[in-house]
Amino acid sequence: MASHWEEFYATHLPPSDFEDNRMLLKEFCDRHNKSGDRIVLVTSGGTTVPLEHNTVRFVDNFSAGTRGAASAEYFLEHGYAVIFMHRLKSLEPYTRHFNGQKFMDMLELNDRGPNTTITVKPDSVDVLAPILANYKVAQDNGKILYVTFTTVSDYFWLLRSACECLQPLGTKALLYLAAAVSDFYIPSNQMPTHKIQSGAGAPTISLQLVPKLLAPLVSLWVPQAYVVSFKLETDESILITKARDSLNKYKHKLVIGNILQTRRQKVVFVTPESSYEVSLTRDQMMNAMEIEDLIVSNIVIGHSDYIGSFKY
Ligand code: PAZ
Repeated sequence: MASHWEEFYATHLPPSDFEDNRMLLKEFCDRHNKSGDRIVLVTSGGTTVPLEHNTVRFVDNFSAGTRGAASAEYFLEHGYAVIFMHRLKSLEPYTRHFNGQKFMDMLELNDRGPNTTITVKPDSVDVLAPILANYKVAQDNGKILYVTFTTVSDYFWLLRSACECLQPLGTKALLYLAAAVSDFYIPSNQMPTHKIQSGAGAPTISLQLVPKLLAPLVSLWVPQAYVVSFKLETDESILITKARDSLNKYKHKLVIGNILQTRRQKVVFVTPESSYEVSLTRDQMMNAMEIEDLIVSNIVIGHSDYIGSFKY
């Protein structure tokens, strides 16, 4: 009998841009594998759960993709090549610093009319220059690949494809699964084609559990990779137990637990052997340090130790 995840792929079509993304992923992984680089797959942002095939309405979640976008920048600083697999229109590395009005406020319009020029305000140059410099280095050296998903089904297709391309990297592949992926969905064959009508009264919507992809990911798709998953809870009393259950079940390397309200200040690293908090001090917060800087530094050490353990 087919497992839950196999049944999912057999009954859900890939997204329309799937082949293009598959080729991009393959080229990126092959190139960096040849150069001996480490590659991290960062997943980021939330997934939608459509209620209709011609989607007018969908179930969504809170994630803006801050964790993933910030972490991608720190991984690049540590020399990793980055596959940034993110929800379309969620935050992206580098541009996240200038979201919306912030960017407009950095610019100045000089004159109006045929000789108009635009300049960066002098006090914004110090902010913009280092970020722009890092962005250019990543782009010019082909160190980052952006691929997008929207629905939970798109995410599933893209994740498996990324894993297939990462598999040849063995221990040099790192998976950093920070996306907030829905636990529930409406299977394709149970979804109405057209917009749900209100005339028939309030609909009863029945969601089903999505397959747990960590199981095939760890045991079949990238068995040698260093896999890190995230666990978000709102009740602190169950966080570590849930993280440990996940590690015991899927046998990956690390679960990073976080609580919705405090996720920007502290997280807990849960390994099969131990658990410890990683948090920003008051001074670090005052200096605008980001928790992702600490998270990524810690993971890079763990990944290096892991790679080293295979050398003898
Ligand atoms: O995207 P964001 O920065 O607002 O939030 C990050 C996060 C809470 C989605 C991430 O840290 C996380 O916990 N992801 C996994 C969520 C889960 O499936 O439990």
